[in-house]
Amino acid sequence: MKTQFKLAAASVTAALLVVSQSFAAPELPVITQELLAPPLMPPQITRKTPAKVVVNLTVEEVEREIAPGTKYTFWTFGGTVPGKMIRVREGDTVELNLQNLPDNKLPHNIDLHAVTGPGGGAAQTLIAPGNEARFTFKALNPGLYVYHCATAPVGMHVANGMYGMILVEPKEGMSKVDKEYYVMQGDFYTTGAYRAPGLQAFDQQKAIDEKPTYVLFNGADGALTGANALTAKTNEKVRMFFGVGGPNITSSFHIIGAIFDKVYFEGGTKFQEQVQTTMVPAGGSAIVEFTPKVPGNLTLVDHSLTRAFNKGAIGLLSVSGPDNYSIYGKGIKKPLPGAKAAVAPAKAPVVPVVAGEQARGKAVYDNTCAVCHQDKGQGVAGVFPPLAKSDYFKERPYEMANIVLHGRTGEIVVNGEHYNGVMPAQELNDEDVAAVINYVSVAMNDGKPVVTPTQVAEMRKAR
Ligand code: HEC
Ligand SMILES: [Cu+2]
Repeated sequence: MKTQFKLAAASVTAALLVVSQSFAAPELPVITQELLAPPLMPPQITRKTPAKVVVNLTVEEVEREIAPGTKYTFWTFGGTVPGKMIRVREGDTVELNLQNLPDNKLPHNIDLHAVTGPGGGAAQTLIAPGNEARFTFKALNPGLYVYHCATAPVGMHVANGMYGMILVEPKEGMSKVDKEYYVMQGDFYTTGAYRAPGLQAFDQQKAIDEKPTYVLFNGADGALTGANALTAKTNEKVRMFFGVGGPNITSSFHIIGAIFDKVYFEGGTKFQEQVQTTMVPAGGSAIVEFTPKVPGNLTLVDHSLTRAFNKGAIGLLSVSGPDNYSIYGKGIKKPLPGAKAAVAPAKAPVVPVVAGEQARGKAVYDNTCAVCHQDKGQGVAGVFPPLAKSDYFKERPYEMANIVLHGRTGEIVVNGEHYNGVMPAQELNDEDVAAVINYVSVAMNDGKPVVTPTQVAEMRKAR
């Protein structure tokens, strides 16, 4: 009896040992994070168990366009602004490998808001060019978190583009959607004015005064317009991971033409429903979900609107699919009884052809007008009227310089399509205004040159 009992007890102890050992050193599967350039997201997580996720991020200092024709030296995580999205599951262990490339000029590090512990990894990852650092943490809390460089002067590193996000999916996962996009807003401070051409330097005083030259989605004027517009089909469920890198400006994030079905405000796990505009602080985020029902362009803006129309915070989600007039009617317009007929167009004076002016006009066009009116002047349906083959332009080409000088807002009909947008006054000199108008006339409307710099100067004074 005695021996039998002893044997049984020993085998129980052995079994317990095996169990407790497997708890002490769990063999986590190792997964290497797929890093995609924004606005793309890594795929949704289908795993039901924790893993060790290895993230290899490189710090890259790169010179590239902040606006067409305007360059800026960005400091980046992974070469993009914002930095590549990291996507893990609640309870995962994250191994972050940060490399500061040898050609970089400055020390950098990373502070992830998803980390529990002082500095979010900043101290562990602070490295000079030509070094690498490894830092491991456990993603305890689900949510959408900003990461950023926290090397002094922190405001400057962030203003140069050093931010991105890490999504920690809750254990139970996220519901399936048709499209996921990643967008971050940031404020930029350049010595030259908005869209001043050439390489621009960082303006520390503007940053301290919180007077940004640019407020941008995904690090460039036009990063989400034209050929870069986001896309979806009608009735597709769209989820957007939106964050603000800052360093300073809070976003009144809004999509013109959409109502958010759900907003996981502040990047947390609770949602508000039926939201028009959500406030996202610098160093914060939100997850928004909506389903476009009719085709057309939905416009992403910071609804603090001069940032959208004068500083670049504008993007497009181009929706394709069949019309649904019961949801979004066509509308009817007609003149009021007794209304005066439209004023007869002014007679255009004869303007000489100036050598080299067309090339100058094209350069101004590409740098200044193409972001909205598109590279060939084709416009964007419902948002930016076409300049190419524009009946509105052809009827009174001479007067178009006034629009460029002073801007235009309100109802406008171009080629039978109605627009009601804002064209900001363009900061151009008299030669450039004349050149761009003559370029639009000759190259896009089969016309002749219509205005001289002297006439532009007079128009400028007349207001
Ligand atoms: C930020 C976007 C934006 C930029 C940049 C811009 N426009 Fe416009 N433009 C608009 C909008 C919006 C309208 C329609 C305004 C309205 O609804 O009243 C417009 C209207 C016009 C019109 C009259 C309508 C037509 O299609 O013929 C002309 C001409 C024009 N713009 C020329 C220019 C030129 C030239 C430049 C560059 C020097 C320029 N725009 C830059 C947004 C822009
Ligand atoms: Cu940095």
